[in-house]
Amino acid sequence: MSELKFRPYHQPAGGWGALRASMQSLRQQGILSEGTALLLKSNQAEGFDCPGCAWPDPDAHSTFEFCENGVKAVAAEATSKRVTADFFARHSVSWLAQQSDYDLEEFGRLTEPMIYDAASDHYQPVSWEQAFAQIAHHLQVLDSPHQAIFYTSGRTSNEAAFLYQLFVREFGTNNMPDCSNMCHEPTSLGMPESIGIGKGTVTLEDFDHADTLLLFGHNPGTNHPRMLGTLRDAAKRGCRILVFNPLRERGLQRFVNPQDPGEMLTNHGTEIATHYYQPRIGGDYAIALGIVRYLLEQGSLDEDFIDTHTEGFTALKKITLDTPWAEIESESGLSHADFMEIGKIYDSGKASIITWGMGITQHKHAVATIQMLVNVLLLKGNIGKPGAGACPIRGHSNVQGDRTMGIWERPAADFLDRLGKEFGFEPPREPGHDVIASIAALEKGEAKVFFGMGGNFANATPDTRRVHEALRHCELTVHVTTKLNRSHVVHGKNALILPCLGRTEIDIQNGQPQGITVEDSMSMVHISQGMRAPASSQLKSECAIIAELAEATLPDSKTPWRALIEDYDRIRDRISRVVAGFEDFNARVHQPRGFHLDLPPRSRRWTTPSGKAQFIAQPLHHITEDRFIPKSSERVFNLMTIRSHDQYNTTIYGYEDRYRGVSGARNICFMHPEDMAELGFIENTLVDIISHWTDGERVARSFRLLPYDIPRSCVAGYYPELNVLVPLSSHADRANTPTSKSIRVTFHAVSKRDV
Ligand SMILES: Nc1nc2c(c(=O)[nH]1)N[C@H]1C(S)=C(S)[C@@H](COP(=O)(O)OP(=O)(O)OC[C@H]3O[C@@H](n4cnc5c(=O)[nH]c(N)nc54)[C@H](O)[C@@H]3O)O[C@H]1N2
Ligand SMILES: Nc1nc2c(c(=O)[nH]1)N[C@H]1C(S)=C(S)[C@@H](COP(=O)(O)OP(=O)(O)OC[C@H]3O[C@@H](n4cnc5c(=O)[nH]c(N)nc54)[C@H](O)[C@@H]3O)O[C@H]1N2
Ligand SMILES: [Mo]
Repeated sequence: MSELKFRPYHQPAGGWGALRASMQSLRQQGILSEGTALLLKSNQAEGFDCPGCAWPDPDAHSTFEFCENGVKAVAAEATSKRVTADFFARHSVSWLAQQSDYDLEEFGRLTEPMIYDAASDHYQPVSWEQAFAQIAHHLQVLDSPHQAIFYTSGRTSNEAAFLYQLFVREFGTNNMPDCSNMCHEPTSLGMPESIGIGKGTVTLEDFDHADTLLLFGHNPGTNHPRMLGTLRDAAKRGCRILVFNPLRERGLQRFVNPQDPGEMLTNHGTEIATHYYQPRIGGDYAIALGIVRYLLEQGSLDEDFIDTHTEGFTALKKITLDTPWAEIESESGLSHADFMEIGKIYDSGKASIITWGMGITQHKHAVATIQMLVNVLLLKGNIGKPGAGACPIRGHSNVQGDRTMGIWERPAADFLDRLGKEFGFEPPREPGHDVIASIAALEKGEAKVFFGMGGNFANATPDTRRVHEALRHCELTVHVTTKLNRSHVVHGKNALILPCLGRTEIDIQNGQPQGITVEDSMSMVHISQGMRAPASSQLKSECAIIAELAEATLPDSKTPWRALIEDYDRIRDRISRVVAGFEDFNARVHQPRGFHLDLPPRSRRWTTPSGKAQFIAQPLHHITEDRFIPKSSERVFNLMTIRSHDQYNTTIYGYEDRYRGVSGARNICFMHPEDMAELGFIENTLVDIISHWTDGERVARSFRLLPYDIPRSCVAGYYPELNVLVPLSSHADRANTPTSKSIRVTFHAVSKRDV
């Protein structure tokens, strides 16, 4: 890490900066020439699915879609650096634990299974057979299968996810927390109540037909850069693009497509947002309610649609008209004039799409907010027609597919019925633990084994200190992984690291290369074929790891585990009989580009209990009243934890948050210049950040304040460094998603004497 530098960035997103950063990342991983060839295979019909984001691939598949952060994700996996047994012999786990997240990632790809040796405090090589026997032993001696936790991160393929949930359920529990719990769980919970399904209703093509886009709380320039191409095309057509974000994110303002020579030459690019609103953090429920109020007062509703397809209109109308504009404005942080402008634009649109990301889901009232956004769509009949619909922007490249395959702590009864019938066992029916409940169970000692299928549980979760403490008490922690991360050095009494193939690598089973499948953010299911030689000959695929572990753990299982992994078509055949919508899976997925899952709302079929779409609303004051406000004599701020441009969740690629002008360090916090002045702070003031919650205070030490264009009383800093401040018990109502975008904090300047 070098010194912190802060210089506002005035260039467009993309362009030369993106090209330079991509080349730099290939060079850093020692794969400059190979990497370029490899990238041409990413997101192509014949290639592999980019392990970056879940944004769909365009149908016109001859063009290579350039994306800087996709390059970083591929380069990270394809790196020439290796972590060998010799590396672990040289470095103790205590030493590793002192290294930064960036360093752990940079050591390179893991090459063979390792087991923790407490006597020497080193990881040592272990054979795959012994590794599986160890895990099987720890699982078999548990008093109950519910004492084990099986976490999943969202890169796991459909095939691996399906085998994994089968193994876990044959073992006897639904304790399957996943990264979704911390991500789009409020979407998965709120949308089915409104329209019957928990997924987006649009396809990529709809973006070509929309005349109005409302973008809430996500940052495409960094987190789904290929979306910028879609937004650029929309902007060029004259589509109105309204952005709602407390920060003025570069990628939402102007974009230069690095593949457009003309744009690169002038470096001017395309304006993305036609209207940019900077609400208060957490002000989105009020924004959506304000749009509803405008429509009720001055708009033209789609009355046919409302009559034929919906229920709950009268209640929505009453709740909305009972809420004074003044309340809506102060809660949202937008002015009356803003609402008149937004309302007029939305009302005049013929086809509108609403998108949302973590700025909406990681709040206490996330479910209610999503349902109010759906109300906005329903009032104008903006679901089930071309160019219109709801578009939650998913995170991990297969997080949506994992849930479809049954990675869920609360599986539907009919799914369990089919699973049990297909594999001849009685699946457990009681709901399992989500992420928050898993942490509680680990803390109480009720859970003793933690198994992670990818991801970085120790750093992705809230309340870092408590989570680390809980993980250290485990009898056993196991991680299936490609690279080293914090979760491997914050380990249980016994610990194993199982290295697996990445998505870019060729997976040979029974002498034949195998493809896996994924489902993107818009419900397209397609095949992904690895192209590179594996990082080490000792790696196993995730499917093989699960099958062999299942054989070791479940001697009485009727499932032919070994036969299933000899040919992944066999896994897909099983999926086609268990998972609704996957009939004829093999035939359909081998078509170029795969297939689109049926989404009933696209044809205005509502799979809600009454068969109608539901307007769901609650008064604004319900949402504001129960917000925790600490009794502090100091100024209290609302903190959101966000991603820099140079990270993939807990994986830190570097220290360049280019579009926000920050480089060299990550321990920063953005604050409005007038708030800084009021508190007597200047740029670079070193502060401790203290979060306040009903159970006490938490502290993040030594952060630098930077003046930034952010609403008053709102502040922002990076995840995962600030996760220490997120209280375990502060989470979205019903969905339990940690409130990573809404933490009550105060600031203490660290005096020179303290440093
Ligand atoms: N390169 C890269 N790509 C990624 C990831 C990554 O870390 N790096 N992560 C992947 C994953 S798992 C996910 S879930 C997605 C995440 O993608 P995003 O949803 O873009 O995630 P965040 O960076 O957390 O950004 C949230 C955005 O919401 C805004 N925001 C915060 N609070 C509020 C609010 O109250 N209201 C509104 N309107 N806006 C708000 C912030 O200013 C920020 O611009 O990206 C995926 N893709
Ligand atoms: N404060 C705060 N906390 C947050 C968030 C936030 O915005 N703010 N965002 C939340 C969100 S949206 C999410 S999705 C979670 C993310 O939580 P996770 O999914 O648990 O975290 P990641 O950092 O994506 O996991 C990265 C690790 O996955 C492993 N990995 C990479 N590729 C593969 C592979 O192909 N196979 C296997 N088996 N392993 C692989 C590597 O070891 C890598 O270190 O974090 C959540 N936590
Ligand atoms: Mo996510």
